[in-house]
Amino acid sequence: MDEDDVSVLVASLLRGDRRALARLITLVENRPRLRDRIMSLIYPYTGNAYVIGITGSPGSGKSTLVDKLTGELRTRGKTVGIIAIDPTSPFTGGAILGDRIRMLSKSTDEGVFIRSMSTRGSLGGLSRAAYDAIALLDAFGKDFVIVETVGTGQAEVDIVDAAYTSIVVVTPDMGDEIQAIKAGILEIADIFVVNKADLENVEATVMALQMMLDLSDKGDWRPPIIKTVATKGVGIKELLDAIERHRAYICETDRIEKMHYKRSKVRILEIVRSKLMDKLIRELENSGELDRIVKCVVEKKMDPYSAADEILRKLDKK
Ligand SMILES: Nc1nc2c(ncn2[C@@H]2O[C@H](COP(=O)(O)OP(=O)(O)OP(=O)(O)O)[C@@H](O)[C@H]2O)c(=O)[nH]1
Ligand SMILES: [Mg+2]
Repeated sequence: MDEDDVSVLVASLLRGDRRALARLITLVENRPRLRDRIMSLIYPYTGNAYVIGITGSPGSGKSTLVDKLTGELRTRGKTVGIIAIDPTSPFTGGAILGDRIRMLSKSTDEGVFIRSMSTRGSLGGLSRAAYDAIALLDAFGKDFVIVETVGTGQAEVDIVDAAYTSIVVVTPDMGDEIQAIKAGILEIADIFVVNKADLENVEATVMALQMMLDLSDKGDWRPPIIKTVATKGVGIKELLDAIERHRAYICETDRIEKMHYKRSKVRILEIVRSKLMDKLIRELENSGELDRIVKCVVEKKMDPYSAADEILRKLDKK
């Protein structure tokens, strides 16, 4: 696989070849050098897909919602790309991934492309490969890209950096958990979904959210609260209508341009940071410098902070 092969693959992707899309996602995940080339080739073709983020506790019904939402989007004539971010731990990895894919009944529809990705290897948050996969689906021509992340930590917050509309899913059986996570989720939710509305305590859950919203200052967009029974497809139209309303809201003024500016900046700096780190670490390893400093720390001649400072001083000299 070299740069010429990559150009051929990208040309196939732009013609709508699903296999090329799948291969390119794998390449951006695993082959940093080819990734840079791929991303520069496809970048001119991005910017059309509307990215929706869905996050929430494990088992809250995110995948079922994504599945039904996709069905509704297809009914409205839209094509959809789906990325399920898997917070892979070495212990549970494969099993979870399997479950998440199985949930999706749309996998045989040509207008839908589904991909699972792990967050493995990223320092918290969405992995860079997830952003790149969004861009690939965008260039491929998907009208919507839906990103599912499980809300267990940083990834649920970082989804806002990729999505235009972020949906937070809660369930009536969460109880006090809503209180516990409220600080984090209030910030990121553009829309709340109370899924499993067939269970008890739905109204209490809605009220708890309403109260949280009353106390917060979300500017001029108050996140709507949509009740759904994902398994039965109840509330899905209302959810998509709410998404379209939010989309109209952010596109109404220059909000979306500001979002693009802020995100591009974050993305560039993130890439610089990781390339710089790779370069620095490679140099330190090759020169034996890292080994020397580590040994000093092990032998208690230096503490880890001073060791890090010594490394950074080398950067200053450049
Ligand atoms: N009663 C009820 N069960 C639901 C509803 N929506 C989903 N479920 C069930 O909840 C379970 C988890 O659903 P998923 O869609 O896999 O949830 P998830 O949030 O994607 O789960 P993870 O990706 O593992 O975090 C499944 O058994 C679903 O059938 C609902 O509206 N009501
Ligand atoms: Mg899921």
